[in-house]
Amino acid sequence: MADPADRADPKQEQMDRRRVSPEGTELTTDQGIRVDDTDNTLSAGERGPSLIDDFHMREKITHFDHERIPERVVHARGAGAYGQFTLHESLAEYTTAEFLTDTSLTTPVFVRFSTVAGSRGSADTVRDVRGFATKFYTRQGNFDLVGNNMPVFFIQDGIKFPDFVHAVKPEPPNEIPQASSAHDTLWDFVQLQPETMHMMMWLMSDRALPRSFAMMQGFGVHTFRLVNAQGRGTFVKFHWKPKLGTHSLAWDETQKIAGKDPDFNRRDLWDRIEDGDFPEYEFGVQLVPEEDEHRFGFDLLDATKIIPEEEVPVRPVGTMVLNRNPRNFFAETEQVAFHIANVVPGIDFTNDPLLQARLFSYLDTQLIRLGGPNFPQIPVNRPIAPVRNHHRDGYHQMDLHPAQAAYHKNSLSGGCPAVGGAGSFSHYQERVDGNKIRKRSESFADHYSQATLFWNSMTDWEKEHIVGAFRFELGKCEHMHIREGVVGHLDHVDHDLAVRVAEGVGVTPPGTAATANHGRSSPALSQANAPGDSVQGRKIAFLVADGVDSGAVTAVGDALTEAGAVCEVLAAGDGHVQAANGGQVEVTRAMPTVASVLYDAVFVPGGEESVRTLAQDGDAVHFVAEAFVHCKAVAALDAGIGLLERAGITGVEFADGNTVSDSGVVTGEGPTAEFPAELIAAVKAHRHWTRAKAHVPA
Ligand code: HDE
Repeated sequence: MADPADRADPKQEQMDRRRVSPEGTELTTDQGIRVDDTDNTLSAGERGPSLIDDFHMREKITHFDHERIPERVVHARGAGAYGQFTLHESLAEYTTAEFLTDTSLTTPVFVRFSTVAGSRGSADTVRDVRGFATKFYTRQGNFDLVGNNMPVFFIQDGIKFPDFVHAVKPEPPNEIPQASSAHDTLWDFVQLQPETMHMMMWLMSDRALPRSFAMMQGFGVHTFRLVNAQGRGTFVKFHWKPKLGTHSLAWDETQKIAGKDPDFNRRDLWDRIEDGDFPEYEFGVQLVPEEDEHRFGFDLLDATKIIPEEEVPVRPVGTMVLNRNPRNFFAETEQVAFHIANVVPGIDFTNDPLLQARLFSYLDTQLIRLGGPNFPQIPVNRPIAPVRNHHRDGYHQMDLHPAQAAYHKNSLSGGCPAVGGAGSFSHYQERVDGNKIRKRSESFADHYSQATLFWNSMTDWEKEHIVGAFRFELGKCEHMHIREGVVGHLDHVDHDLAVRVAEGVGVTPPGTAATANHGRSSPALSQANAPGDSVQGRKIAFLVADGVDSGAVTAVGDALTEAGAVCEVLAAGDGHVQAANGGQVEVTRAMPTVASVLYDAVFVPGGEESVRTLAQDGDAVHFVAEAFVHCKAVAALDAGIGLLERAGITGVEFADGNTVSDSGVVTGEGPTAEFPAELIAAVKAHRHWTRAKAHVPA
């Protein structure tokens, strides 16, 4: 057989050999015995006791009893996809890793996105960090980039990880709250551990509420090291930037989605790939020569710090496209085993104490989760590079090793497998000398200035969301001293932030700033500066009833579909509605089965009768009003504008003379050429956040 690494998609070829299809087969036991009945247990007489002879029943129930494995202790809930990584610019000057130097190669990947705190069955849209873990199946072996959608972490030293996770997870007495950081133990940890402050700013920001895994950045977080052919090291930070821009949901919306569709983010990923709207990310690196290690005002080994992109630009070198869904969630997404120590020649570690602890944790966790040392043989984990060594036996050994010699050195297998040939991994040579000591380096001591940098870089609406998040979370804490402690730390980040949060949570606002704001900002940190330029995969709801203007439905629908959006026609019931011109309009979904929070925008076509009916339907009025409150594009043509008025969106004048109509509300007469273009522009903007304070009930 040809070397699988030479095939077009060697990983898929390898997986295909393990895929089992039921078509045209007969039901058998695990021993291959064909079964005559799987609905009735063998019993002594029709109404008698079951018989132990029934090996089929016993085997079936026993297997069922053992179906569950422990969920991940963190990142339990996830969704995965396969894809390809292509390199546009060689990094040969910095590394020997083939997939980062040979631009002719396409490297298969598997990515698993996840939330962190919730159990396997928790909702997708909770306020949380998102995992972004990528397994590159390179010809030199597997490289795992096990990152997050935020570039920093809560703690600096891995020995604190169990403490942190115990604090954020549901509280021990009653296992409440599920998948939420809004409780006393997390914030108690925070107020006693100020190194968390930078990450807490990210967690309280909209970054914790991604609209889609396809609209989320990814970060390797730690400083890693690239090593070139001469053995020279270069510090590196890894980045993923989504082609569709970085976008988030509204907080109120996330809570509603958690009930309406707890699988929102996983479904979005699945549907995009099935529809051919493949999520795409640019892969970039920030490179720092070793001699520049100490030129920053922070320590590169401190995972609570970013290197601002304005100081060291992110150099885009490759693209990843996710284009294939797994075919069995358990076999692939649940059993995939990432490990930060899976590196290939040319990539190495640094002495970041958080990274170092992870080097231990991931192998250890797979041993308990996947039940033994042979989990790398599970199809999704198998490298496409050949695996040859003297590891033997253990639970679930799948490979057959007929060789007499299972040791090195040997003379019986010709000395094979051989060690140390060209292209083998050789650890970076770093001189290390020091006393054994338990002490955090002084260079890790600044916990606030990058939290301030983040705050300073936010737009007004981003700041407002952050303040709202702190108020919500602290407002859920029962202990006043915890609220006060956090406000005290926030006063070191920014005085205005501390005062605004304090005012919402019953804490006396601090009088003067504990630390003066340094005034620096980094524009790359604001999502407002990562808009993307596409409506690819955006979901638009068309609200219709009998008497709708079908011409408008078709014209606007065609324009949006052409631009890449997904249009769904919603009516009170399934089937179709009668159009004003006598034709029919097919309904995609019945309105009571969905909700505005599952869409990016809403369009109300004209048709007097249709709009009259919708205006009397609470679901339709609520749909439009809620979309408006969540700052989405809201559009209407002709009589359809009446539904917007009914929902209080247009035509309402307040005592101060203001109206609530503003950007993102697109109205017009007749389906002119401009109308769809305006609607597309309004959807591209993602959300019209400045609208958030509008007084519309929803
Ligand atoms: Fe993890 N982490 N982690 N982590 N982590 C796990 O490994 C751990 C950290 C991350 O989709 C576990 O297989 C320690 C940082 C992701 O399968 C476990 C420390 C970052 C995933 C573990 C950290 C991450 C995990 C649980 C502090 C971002 C999901 C199950 C020293 C750079 C991977 C598992 C997937 C999973 C330990 C900190 C990302 C227990 C001890 C920092 C994306 O081994």
